[in-house]
Amino acid sequence: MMKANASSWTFCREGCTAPAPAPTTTSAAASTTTSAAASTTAGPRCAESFIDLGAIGCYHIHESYMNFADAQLYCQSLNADLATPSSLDPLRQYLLDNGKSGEYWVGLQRPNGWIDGRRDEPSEWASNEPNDSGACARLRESSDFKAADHGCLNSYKVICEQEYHKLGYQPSLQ
Ligand SMILES: [Ca+2]
Repeated sequence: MMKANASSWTFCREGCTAPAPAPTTTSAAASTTTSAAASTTAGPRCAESFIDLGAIGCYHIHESYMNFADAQLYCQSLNADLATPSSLDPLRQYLLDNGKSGEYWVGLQRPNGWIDGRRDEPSEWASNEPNDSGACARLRESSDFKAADHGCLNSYKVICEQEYHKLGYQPSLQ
């Protein structure tokens, strides 16, 4: 079999073209590729300036300082809101892995929890926090970016999150 094919090729000198693959195979492969591409042609999942953190969503790290209300307005100006990660650890890990420093407001308040309605969990707070030092919370580098409460008028850096399924959501500004 191999030998027969090999010897048939020896008849080709110049002007011979390799036999095309069977047409049905080609079009089947092409249409498979096209439909696979079509299902993912939404482009990057996250808007420009947002980082894709997979299952927990798209995040924007803002390195300027402002109070909580201004931080929320800043995020909303990006068609986003203060970060409300469905799981805090992947966000903390990103901050640690990327050498982030200082403190960042996120969408966490007392006593109600995350501003998207999810209750906060004890494991999300730094040790000895919350300690009733304010109604807003920031992630603090000194506690490996676990949360600590503080007055909402303090100025910290900001982490925004864009959640497409929550674009109509308007949390209260307090
Ligand atoms: Ca505190």
